[in-house]
Amino acid sequence: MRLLSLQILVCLTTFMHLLCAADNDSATSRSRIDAAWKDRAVCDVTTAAPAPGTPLTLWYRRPAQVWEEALPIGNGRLGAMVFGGVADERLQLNEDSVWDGAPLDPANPEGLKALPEIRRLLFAGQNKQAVDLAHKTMMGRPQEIKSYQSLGELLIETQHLSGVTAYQRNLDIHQALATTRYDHDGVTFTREAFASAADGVIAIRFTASKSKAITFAATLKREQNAICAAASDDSHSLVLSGRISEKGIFFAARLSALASGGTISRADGRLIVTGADAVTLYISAATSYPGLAHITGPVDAIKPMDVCRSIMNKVVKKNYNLLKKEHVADHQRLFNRVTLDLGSVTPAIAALPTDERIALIKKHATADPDLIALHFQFGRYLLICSSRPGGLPANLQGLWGWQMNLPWDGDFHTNINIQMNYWPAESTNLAETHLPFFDLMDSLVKPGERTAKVLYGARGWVVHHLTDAWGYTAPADGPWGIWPVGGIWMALHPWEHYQFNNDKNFLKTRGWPLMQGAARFIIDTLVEAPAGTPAAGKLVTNPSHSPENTFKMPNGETHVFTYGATMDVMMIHELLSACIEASRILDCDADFRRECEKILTQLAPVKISARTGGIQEWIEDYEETEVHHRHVSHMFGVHPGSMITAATPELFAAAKKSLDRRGDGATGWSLGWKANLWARLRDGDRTLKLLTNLLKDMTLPNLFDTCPPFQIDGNFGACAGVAEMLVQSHIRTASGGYQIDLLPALPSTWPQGSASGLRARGGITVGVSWKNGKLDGATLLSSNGGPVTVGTGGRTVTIMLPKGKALSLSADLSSR
Ligand code: FUC
Repeated sequence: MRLLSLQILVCLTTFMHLLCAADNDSATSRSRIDAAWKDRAVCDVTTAAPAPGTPLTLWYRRPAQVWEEALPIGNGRLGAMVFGGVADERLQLNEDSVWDGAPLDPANPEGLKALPEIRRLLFAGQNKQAVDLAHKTMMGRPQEIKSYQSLGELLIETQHLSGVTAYQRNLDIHQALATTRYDHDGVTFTREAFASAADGVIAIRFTASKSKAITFAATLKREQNAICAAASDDSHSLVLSGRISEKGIFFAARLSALASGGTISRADGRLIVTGADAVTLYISAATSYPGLAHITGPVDAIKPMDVCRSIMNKVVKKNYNLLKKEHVADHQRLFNRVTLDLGSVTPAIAALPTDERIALIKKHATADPDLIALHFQFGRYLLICSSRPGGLPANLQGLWGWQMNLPWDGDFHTNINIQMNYWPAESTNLAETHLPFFDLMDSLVKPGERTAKVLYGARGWVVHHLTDAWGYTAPADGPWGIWPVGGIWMALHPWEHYQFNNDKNFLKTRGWPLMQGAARFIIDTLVEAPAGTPAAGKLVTNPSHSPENTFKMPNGETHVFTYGATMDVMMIHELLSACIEASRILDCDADFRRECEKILTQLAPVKISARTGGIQEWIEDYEETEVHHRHVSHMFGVHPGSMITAATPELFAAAKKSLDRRGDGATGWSLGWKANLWARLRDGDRTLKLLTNLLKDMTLPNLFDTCPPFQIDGNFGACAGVAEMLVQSHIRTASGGYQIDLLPALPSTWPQGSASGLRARGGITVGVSWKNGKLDGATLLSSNGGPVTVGTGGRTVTIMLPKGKALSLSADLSSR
């Protein structure tokens, strides 16, 4: 009987193999592959298992049908989307350095010659001629980057085609474990999967309630440029290997099986497990990518197959339970730093699977607070899984993507997206996840200095609106790619890391060089607006735009290209102010500090529009073509910047008008940004409305944000937004410290709740609880000790914090 089953299995696998081989011929065949791999099992969903009983869990009553329903696991470097299939399980795999492309020298020297004329044309209002000339002379050569790519897939086939009951799949984000469980023929089958950072592998454990019940076939596959073969040194292993392109990186993944009882054999490029009591599959992966510190090209000396083997050799000797225990402990070391309780929901809602809870929001247009708390913690989970020290930073899709050409190449977009990825890093107590972003910045300095020199004749480093794993810094995509301020925004991140952690050594060795280099570039490229322009005599950027938004000119033309867009002014203001402060803290570069101080006095001002009463988006009061445009760049000074606060009441009021005018719709990341903005504008109900819209309209069944398509920034933006609702620390006190505002934007529908472990600038960890919509108590733990100003509900007090010892405050902010 078993033999017959296995024969059927082998036939099926061959059939699948053929299907996929045929698909490999077509680059556009992915949806057909998706269809081919659809789970063949018939699950009786009416018997689905009840809610898992652990609150920090996403769970579902049926296997994922498409990638956007699968559940992400990741160790920062190696990730998978777990489908939870029954007859056909699928784990789509990613490794963070599987990048197509190579280092380039794309800066166009023609640009420097044309720059004075481009600037003159823009000042003269001849935008069309300016954009034509810029397009001809300034774009990178080539003006595109190559994509981040899927590593491949682990495909598992069982004989459980029908009669499947009590099915459930879930992702426990507290333990970082994805579990699939079902009954078949009286036996309960369980699979749990996780990506261990401690051991560098993905582990999948198969167990069953009856001995000798586990039989399946497993293989590795990739859509292009790879072969899967039996490992020559181990009869229980397969190796997928290939090269991205002729001169691209080499990559490899190794699959090894360990079984208790039963047999493991290999046939037809598959591992076949028969009649086992329990099985563990491990996957290791590696590439010849050199690492961000040396992006000179693929490193021939790195042999990915050897790296995979050596990782695996260590792992297979380890006890599975110990490996799992260490993984959970490692994850919880980061994850458990923050708790959040926004209030409970009815047992009926609590008993619903995650996709049905999302659907409920659509029905009632209100979000259950517990789902918002889950979404917040899921954002933290995703950051832990996609950005660990030593790896690449979270890209547009974090770590996860199934295509060979991902949407927007799965790149690092610098005109909002990668920065948004790191908004929750500090405030939600995951400061070490921020480090890969600084590594990326470091990798951009050398190529960025070259682009700055060749294209602008400037010192310092520049990056335009996107970059990749290979140090691309030139304008790409089209004229809107001529946005030379990506580095300005990015360089504010190491400053933020310092502000939250008070690590002077970090500021000196890593932060300051990045900040100063970015500031140098912008100082060298600012130009004086000529007489006759609204900013005559002031310093402005030129060329410039307000990311991706277009405006109408008096002559009827529509343009994206201008000079001195408000966002530039705001970002430069923030960076130069940060440089002034950092150079004082470090007691260095006094001349440079004075230069920054002087430039600040000459910078064009942020204006209020006579037309709308809002913040003017451009230096001239142009009308935007798209009133509800997704980018809200002229709000930068509110968030992530801090130049507009209640202490600047006119700009604060104008910012509210601008944001109101932009509306409450748009892409996922845009809703995430607007949530942070409304929190900074201290409107809790409006913030919640934006979060609700994000969950209702721009959230996929697996809680991934959608732009559309899937883009991870909205997850991170929303996560940071919730933290901003509860604790803010961007307002400076007269003595130069940071004011900690507790519950600055609490919505009226969250009467009661608590949070712990949130971080505030100045190296302070904050816990807060509230009742009847008001502060009930708080705890502040300062790493340095010293005076701090704390505020809530319009009251502020200054208190002395002991060093390293938590201080509790009562509802009236008195010390307990
Ligand atoms: C920016 C946005 C798009 C998208 C892309 C990756 O250009 O305007 O909506 O998010 O990045």
